[in-house]
Amino acid sequence: MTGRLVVVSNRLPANVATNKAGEPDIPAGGLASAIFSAMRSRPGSLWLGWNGKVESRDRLGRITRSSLQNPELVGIPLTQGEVDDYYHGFCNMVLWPLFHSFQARVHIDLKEEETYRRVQTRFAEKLLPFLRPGDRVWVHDYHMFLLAKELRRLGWAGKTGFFLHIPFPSHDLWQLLPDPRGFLEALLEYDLVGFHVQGYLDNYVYCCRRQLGARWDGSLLSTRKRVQRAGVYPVGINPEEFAPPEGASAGNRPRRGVLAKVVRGRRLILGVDRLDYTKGIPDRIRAYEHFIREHSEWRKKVSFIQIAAPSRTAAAHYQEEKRKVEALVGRVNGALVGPDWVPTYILSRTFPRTTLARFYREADVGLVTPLRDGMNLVAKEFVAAQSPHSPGVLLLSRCAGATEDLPEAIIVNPYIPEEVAEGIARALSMSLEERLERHRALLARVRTHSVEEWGRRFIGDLEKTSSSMTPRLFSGRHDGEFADRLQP
Ligand code: GDG
Repeated sequence: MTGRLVVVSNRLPANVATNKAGEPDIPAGGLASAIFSAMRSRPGSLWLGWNGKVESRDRLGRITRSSLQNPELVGIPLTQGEVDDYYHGFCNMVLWPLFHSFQARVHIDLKEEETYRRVQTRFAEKLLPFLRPGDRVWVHDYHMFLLAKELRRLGWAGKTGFFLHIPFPSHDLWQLLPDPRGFLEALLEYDLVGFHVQGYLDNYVYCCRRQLGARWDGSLLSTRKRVQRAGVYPVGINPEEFAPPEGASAGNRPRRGVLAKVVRGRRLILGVDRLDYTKGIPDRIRAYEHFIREHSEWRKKVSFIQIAAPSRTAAAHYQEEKRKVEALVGRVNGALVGPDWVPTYILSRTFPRTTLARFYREADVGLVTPLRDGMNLVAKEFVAAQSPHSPGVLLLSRCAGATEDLPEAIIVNPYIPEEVAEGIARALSMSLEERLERHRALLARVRTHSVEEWGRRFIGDLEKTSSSMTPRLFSGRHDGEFADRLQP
């Protein structure tokens, strides 16, 4: 790559501290983890996004620039109205639930959609002066669907890619957006769009065919106006970061700190998530309760620790989820507790990543059961952290993109507590031989589909695109399949 890498996302990571090596400490949240890791190996890169500051309209020109060398962080403020309407409104009340198939939680307010558009116009205006010829712009996630269109309008012709970190929904859901066709046209302004798994790409292609009469040849999507490359780029982690120390326990699992006090000699079942309704924490607790009731032989022999990292704390649905989870833990513990045994712990805080790695390593079962998830990095971190001599077992929801990448996990339907409960029982009684076999296969995939590889492949494919791509593949006739439904 010749030019610099310029990343744009809604939010810059807050209070990025540097560690002893002068590198940024990566905050909680999959998107930040992935982008930081991908940028680390690309000196001179720039990351632009909302800096978390709220300013009045006349002070919106106050851009902040970090002292971090790589990436340099360029922060844009928002007004309170924009935070409410664009971020808490359109992003969190429409796009997030809709794309995670929580249709009943969608609340559309056209004023908020208007603000969503306006914020992207301003992001584009603020970004443009930073761009140099040869730069590659990589835009992230659903907050920024319209950015390329705005940049093009301002005259930017450089290569611009887009990656969606959450699922791309089916056409039935997509068409519930206020302007389904316009949003797809805006997305087509990117030279490359990427998704975690094939199913999301299929949904996107189908929507473009249905709504725009686009044609698809397996890697290029074309309409009369544009040709765009689209592909699958499963996001990963840096496995080294979570790898157990050399000579990690062979067989027995000595425990320290909170784990030693709480779990003692018991088997540890672990969940790690941002506290969000898509992660299915209440369903998981109910499944665990079911497991204890159905498998009384495990009573007092297991502990379930759920780390629930605070996230989007100002949002009403966060407060609601927190109350729900705490009430449920109280009820389940009240019903099951016995002398010397607390069945479930909920830790509502964030931990340093090194501590997280220790939790993973000491867990016998990793319970990763979101109701819907674009990929899920926790599943991959859990695999990377296991001792190669006595690995724990991963239980993975079939509603997470990670399932396509990690089929050797025990795959469960998170909506069926009985199935999750049986999965836990199976994981706890699995022979060492089977655990080793599954883990070897999972680790090989986690290593192959690393975050480094994700960034390298995406940027490599962005290089292959040409902003001047002409719609040469578009014959002018529509695909027969949808011809009768298309506009002329
Ligand atoms: C979005 C998509 C997609 C969690 N607790 C703590 C902590 N974490 C870190 C984990 C992991 C990250 O947060 C969570 O990543 P996920 O991928 O599981 O989920 P989302 O945040 O929803 O991420 C998701 C991802 O983007 C990437 O494309 O996989 O589907 O929803 O890295 O380790 N980190 C720290 N302390 C904690 O307590 N430091």
